[in-house]
Amino acid sequence: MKPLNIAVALAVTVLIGTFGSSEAQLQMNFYGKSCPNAEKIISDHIQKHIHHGPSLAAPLIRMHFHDCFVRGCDGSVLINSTSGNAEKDSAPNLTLRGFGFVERIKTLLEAECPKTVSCADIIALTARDAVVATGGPSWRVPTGRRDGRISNSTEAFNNIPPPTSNFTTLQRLFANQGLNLKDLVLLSGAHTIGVSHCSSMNTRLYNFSTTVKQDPSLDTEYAANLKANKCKSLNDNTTILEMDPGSRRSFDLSYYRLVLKRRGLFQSDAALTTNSATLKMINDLVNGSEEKFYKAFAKSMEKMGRVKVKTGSSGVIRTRCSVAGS
Ligand code: HEM
Ligand SMILES: *[C@@H]1O[C@H](CO)[C@@H](O)[C@H](O)[C@H]1NC(C)=O
Ligand SMILES: *[C@@H]1O[C@H](CO)[C@@H](O)[C@H](O)[C@H]1NC(C)=O
Ligand SMILES: *[C@@H]1O[C@H](CO)[C@@H](O)[C@H](O)[C@H]1NC(C)=O
Ligand SMILES: *[C@@H]1O[C@H](CO)[C@@H](O)[C@H](O)[C@H]1NC(C)=O
Ligand SMILES: *[C@@H]1O[C@H](CO)[C@@H](O)[C@H](O)[C@H]1NC(C)=O
Ligand SMILES: *[C@@H]1O[C@H](CO)[C@@H](O)[C@H](O)[C@H]1NC(C)=O
Ligand SMILES: CC(=O)N[C@H]1CO[C@H](CO)[C@@H](O)[C@@H]1O
Repeated sequence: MKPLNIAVALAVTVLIGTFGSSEAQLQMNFYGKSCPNAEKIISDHIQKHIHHGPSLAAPLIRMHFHDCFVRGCDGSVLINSTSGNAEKDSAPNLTLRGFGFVERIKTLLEAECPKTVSCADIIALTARDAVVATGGPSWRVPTGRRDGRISNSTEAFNNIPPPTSNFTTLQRLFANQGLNLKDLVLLSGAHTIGVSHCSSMNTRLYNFSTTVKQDPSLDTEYAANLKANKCKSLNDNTTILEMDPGSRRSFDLSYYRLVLKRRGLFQSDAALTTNSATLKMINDLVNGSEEKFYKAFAKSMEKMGRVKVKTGSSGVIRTRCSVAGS
């Protein structure tokens, strides 16, 4: 090829590349023309209801995480199973909450602009707005995600890290989503709000391994306290406990302080201190300011919100978030 032809070929490639990818990208205020009130309807609904349920922020941000880790952020976590095999039916999802809240927002949006706003975007926006409404950090939520129609409990089981995860497992499952160790440490910081069931950590207290009953990486005083006052037996699957006791409503650095004190609730929390790189990140976070944490957290949240998204002509816009074929 002559130099001129090469230049033209390059320019064409760049142009195609630019247009091709701009079509496939999320963008801020994607519904600005097609449903200008969409984002306001969501934030108004949250403002109106958050004082009834200030604890909604935790399940909603967790739902966004579970959605993104299975087939990308495509709203598939919301789909009701028809034969007991949806993501909802997978062990990690048994403790998800907030499905009804998201579906009600979808109903409001369908009334305003039918078949326009995806369930995936509703989850992403709702998670952010609920955290903000409770005084936590904010992050950018570019929109334009489209919905999936497949929800598979095995895939949820394989992709969502269990609370028993060691460092290697966490690193692998986050890397599968294009998320690095920094994202792992920052996003785990969401455990500064919300609650857990005893069933998610009971084995650390009563049946850790064939050789020790109690997880040696858990602070012994804390373990004794949990056994006496919260999770009184291995079979207790119903008692609820704070992951960040005394501070579960405030989005602060106390989760990281607890982890350093060996009082993180899950093995996955403790695992973050078993690698020198992530341990250093935690020390830096704790030594830094809440403002710094919020900034870094915001970056990782935005990144998580882009995981394997369906845009442009892939995926669909469901009319009911819980019904795959709607
Ligand atoms: C790093 C791997 C992670 C593991 C192993 C993990 C595991 C868990 C478990 C077992 C629970 C308690 C469920 C229950 O028993 O009710 C929980 C709760 C929670 N998780 Fe995670 N999680 C991880 C990462 C994340 C991420 C990335 C986020 C969000 C960005 C998140 C947000 C939450 C929130 C807010 C709660 C409280 C939910 C509520 O109050 O209903 N987690 N997590
Ligand atoms: C989906 O399941 C939830 C509870 O599991 C139920 O409340 C809701 O009505 C179901 N949605 C549909 C459309 O059947
Ligand atoms: C769910 O996903 C698993 C693992 O990828 C696959 O083996 C299985 O066939 C899927 N189930 C359905 C009903 O598609
Ligand atoms: C981490 O856990 C996985 C899965 O349980 C296991 O296969 C692996 O050997 C563990 N790695 C380490 C370093 O303990
Ligand atoms: C304790 O854990 C072991 C596996 O480590 C399991 O075989 C055993 O059934 C568990 N015991 C109880 C009481 O659940
Ligand atoms: C509690 O949950 C464990 C698994 O998480 C299960 O094996 C056990 O049967 C449950 N116990 C009760 C009383 O439901
Ligand atoms: C950060 O804080 C930890 C304790 O959390 C302390 O051991 C360490 O020296 C501090 N590091 C820096 C660089 O300030
Ligand atoms: C919130 C939710 O949908 N939970 C479901 C999880 O899966 C179990 C077992 O299939 C259902 O009984 C729950 O309703």
